[in-house]
Parts: sequence; structure tokens; C-alpha cells
Amino acid sequence: MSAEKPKVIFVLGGPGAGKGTQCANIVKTYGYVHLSAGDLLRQERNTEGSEYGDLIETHIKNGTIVPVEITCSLLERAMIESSKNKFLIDGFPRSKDNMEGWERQMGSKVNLRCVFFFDCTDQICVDRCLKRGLAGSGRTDDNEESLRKRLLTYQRETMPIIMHYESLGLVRKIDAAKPEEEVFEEIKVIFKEFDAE
Ligand code: UP5
Ligand code: MG
Repeated sequence: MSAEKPKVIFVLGGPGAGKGTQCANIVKTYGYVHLSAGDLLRQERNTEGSEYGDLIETHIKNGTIVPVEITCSLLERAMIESSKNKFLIDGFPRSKDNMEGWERQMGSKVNLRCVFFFDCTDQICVDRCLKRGLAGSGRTDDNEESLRKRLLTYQRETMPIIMHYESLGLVRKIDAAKPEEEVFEEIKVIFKEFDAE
């Protein structure tokens, strides 16, 4: 990380809303580093000898949230290892515990630029994840039972966090129901505004 505080954009939204897809587009066009908390947790789960493997898998299958100390440490390590200073943090913070843990460990070390909120209906979330599962995603949570639980957690725990950031004027809402290219057009408008700041 450089002397200037790294810029962070949190990317939130329901399961399958398209966070990862659009983060990949942003990386190509705007040079951000994409850190998906879910991907980092799956990687840690798959690491031989990890003391957290079983715990992470239980949370992922049940759509519940891994203790913040684990997730936040994985995120901080990935930020340091990248040696870059612009990050999309995807799928985090998704609860009060996540947000408070991040504030404690990282709050003073970064500049939180804004929060992208990928907004679409639960039905769209379910359809996209089930389709991805059928296409062979290999994700242990792309099934109807896990999805019901993921959506419950999203509504109960993540929406209040989005509302909190909204009250701070940090949220940029994006219509995630549209086709991928149109969603990215909306995102480009936001980045144009950043440039004009
Ligand atoms: N797709 C994408 N955009 C589309 C569009 N506009 N139109 C039509 N199709 C579109 O996309 C999902 C699918 O939809 C893909 O097949 C894509 O092609 C298509 P994707 O970009 O992968 O959506 P995304 O929002 O990233 O969905 P994801 O399933 O990754 O979201 P979740 O938030 O549910 O998953 P995540 O990996 O972040 O977390 C998984 C679990 O890890 C959590 O449930 C939790 O148990 C745990 N976790 C924590 O405990 N703590 C954390 O901080 C993070 C995760
Ligand atoms: Mg994702």
C-alpha cells in the first residue's frame, strides 16, 4: 500500500445480483483490485491445514456470516499483498459485526469512497444462482435450500448495513435487474462523476 490511504468501494447486493460480474468489468476499465470476501473465504476453506475450513463451509452452506476477524484479516492480507491502492471489496461488510470489525481493524487505514448497492428482486437472485449452479459453478450454496437462507440473511443482516451507509450519503444504487452491459453503463456514469470531482 502506498503512503496515501487506499481507496475502497464496498460492493453490496443480494446473492447473485451480479457483484462479481461487474467488479470484473470495473477492474478491466478502471484498474481497481477486486477482492471478493466470498472468494477469499472459499480459498481459505480449500487451503489444506486451515483451522477455519470447516467453520467457513458450515457458514457458506447455511448462508450465515463468518466471524469478522477471519474475513477482515483475509481482506487486509490481500490488500497488502496486492501493493495497490484502489480496491473493490465485494460482498462485505454484510452485517453489523462485519461493519464494526472492519471499523476497528481497517477504518483508519483506508478511505471509504462509496458503497455500490446492486438492487434487484429476490426472484432474480434465485434464478441467477440456480442457473449458475446448473451450469456447474461447483458452489455448495447454489441450491434452493441454501439460497433461501442466504436471502434471509441478506434481508435481515445486510440490508440494515446498506441503509446505514445510505444515511451517511455513501450509497450509489444500481439497477442490477438489467442485462449485464446495461448495468455496466450505469456504473460508468458513476465513475465519470468521480472523475469530475
Ligand atoms: N449474471 C450476472 N449479472 C447478470 C445480469 N445483469 N443479467 C443476467 N445474469 C447475470 O452473478 C451471478 C450469476 O448471474 C452468474 O452466473 C452471472 O453470469 C449472472 P455474480 O456476478 O456471480 O453475482 P454475485 O452478486 O457476485 O453473486 P454471489 O453468489 O457471489 O453473491 P453472494 O453475496 O451470495 O456470495 P459471496 O461469495 O459474496 O458469499 C458467499 C457466502 O460466503 C455468504 O453467503 C456467507 O456465508 C459467506 N461470506 C461471509 O461469511 N462473509 C463475507 O464477508 C462474505 C461472504
Ligand atoms: Mg460473487
